[in-house]
Amino acid sequence: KRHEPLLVWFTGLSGSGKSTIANALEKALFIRGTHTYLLDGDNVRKGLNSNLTFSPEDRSENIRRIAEVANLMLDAGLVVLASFVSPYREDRENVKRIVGYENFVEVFVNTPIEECERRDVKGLYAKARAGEIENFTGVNAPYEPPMAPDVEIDTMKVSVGDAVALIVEFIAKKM
Ligand code: GGZ
Repeated sequence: KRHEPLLVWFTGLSGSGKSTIANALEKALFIRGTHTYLLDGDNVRKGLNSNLTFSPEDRSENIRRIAEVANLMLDAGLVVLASFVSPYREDRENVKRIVGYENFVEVFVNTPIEECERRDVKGLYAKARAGEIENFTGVNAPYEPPMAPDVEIDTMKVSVGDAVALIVEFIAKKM
């Protein structure tokens, strides 16, 4: 199926549900015959960006490299999904510049920190509260929410399936 190059960028706190929704979206797009690639911390921070920390400077470099890789994948004709905390507005703006504004869809997975912390799937919030992790987003590092995301998911009210439907509805207009 022909489609425009598209980067669907998920931003939100650790444990907000970004990757869960991104994975479900990837399945939905596969069924529609769309070729996708999902970039996330698991496949990027372990390899390409294994030399980067969570300092503000390294996060910016993390996001910049991801944007450049996504841009190559867009050239190859893929719909790229990217799931990163990406807490800085300026870094997300830089992604738009790199891939082109018309190719960029910003999805804000808006889960209150209290809920992320209550779930604490990986136990990272507890560690951060105990002072064992420095620069942990939401605890001792900032998160700058998007001012005008293309899609905002309130995970307290919207199921994963409904979130996918909302995103598909938005990007279908662009494809
Ligand atoms: C935030 C951290 C940190 C710190 C480790 N701050 O829930 P997770 O585990 O799987 O998602 C988080 C992931 C964030 O990596 P990103 O590459 O998405 O971050 S950024 O876009 O800001 O560069 C979390 C884990 O790595 N993690 N330390 N200090 N998240």
